[in-house]
Amino acid sequence: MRTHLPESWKIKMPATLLTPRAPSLRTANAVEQFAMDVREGLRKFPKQLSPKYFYDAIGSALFDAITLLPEYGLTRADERLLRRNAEPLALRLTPDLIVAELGSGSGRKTKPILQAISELQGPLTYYAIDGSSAALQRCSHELAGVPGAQVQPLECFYEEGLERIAEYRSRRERLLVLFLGSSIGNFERDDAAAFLAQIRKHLQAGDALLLGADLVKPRHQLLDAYDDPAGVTAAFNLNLLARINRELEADFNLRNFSHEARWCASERRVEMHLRSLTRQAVSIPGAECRVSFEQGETIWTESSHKFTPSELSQMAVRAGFICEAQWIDQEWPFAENLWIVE
Ligand code: AVI
Repeated sequence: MRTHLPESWKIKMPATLLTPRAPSLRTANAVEQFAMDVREGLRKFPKQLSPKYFYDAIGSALFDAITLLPEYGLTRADERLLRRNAEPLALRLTPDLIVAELGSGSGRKTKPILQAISELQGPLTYYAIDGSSAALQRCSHELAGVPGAQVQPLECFYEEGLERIAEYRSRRERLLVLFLGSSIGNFERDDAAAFLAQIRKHLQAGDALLLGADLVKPRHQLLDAYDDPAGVTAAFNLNLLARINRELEADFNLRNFSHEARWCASERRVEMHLRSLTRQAVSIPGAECRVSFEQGETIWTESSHKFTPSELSQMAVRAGFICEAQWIDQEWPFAENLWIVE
């Protein structure tokens, strides 16, 4: 992926930053990290696993299926807002813009924004930052036909990608960061605030952040969205155990666990858990541990926080931004927030 770095970076960047990490080394580190997180998470009370591990090839395919479910309106609302407001959004942005997306995914929803900006401003560079090379390939393919947009995939952590862009962009270029799809909701609230402040640190006056965030809605609607009758979300959640079996040679029997979605009103979040249906023990050789479960015991796998429009404006100010505009979808309450740096 690094071969796609712009020419200017190749000149200015220290050689060490351009050298791709050896794939075998990276893979070994990733498996070690996964093993460590699984061991530590399953030692906690209540047991926990990080939602970042949902997205292996099967998990990503299941997530794509979730976005098509009639009960899960989040992605369609996000796409609708971006399509309908791409032009007003582009009109509010400064010239000489470059765009960076954190977690580019397939790139489908980004298309109208890039089209609107390039129609208004002329050719632009779009940096897709994602940890998954498969996602970056799909994104490059999806956006290849957008006239005037040059796609630069960066396979790295968000922070690392932003650091590089901030360091090597030219003085006159202004940066628009995209963080869409309400991924911010998967952070704990304090971590979300810290993450947004961290993004702000890499930005300068005239830069902007477009943040997509899902809004609070009736409990029954949220529970249907996260526990759909076709069982796709259940499969997505259970795949985490299947992934531990595949990658860490564990012996989880998936039939001994069930998917559970809960609405926690005080925290305004949907939680996903996996409940052990029986008293059992599981060996995880790749993480050098054996874990016991009581009947009914749960593993907490994800929180999906929901927001209010005014809370999002307050978050902007706390992170050091000005809330320039907020677009809300009426069909599935969801907010697209344009925050700028003054
Ligand atoms: C990626 N993220 C915003 C999704 C969400 O709604 O929290 C992940 C997801 N989990 C279950 N369904 C979808």
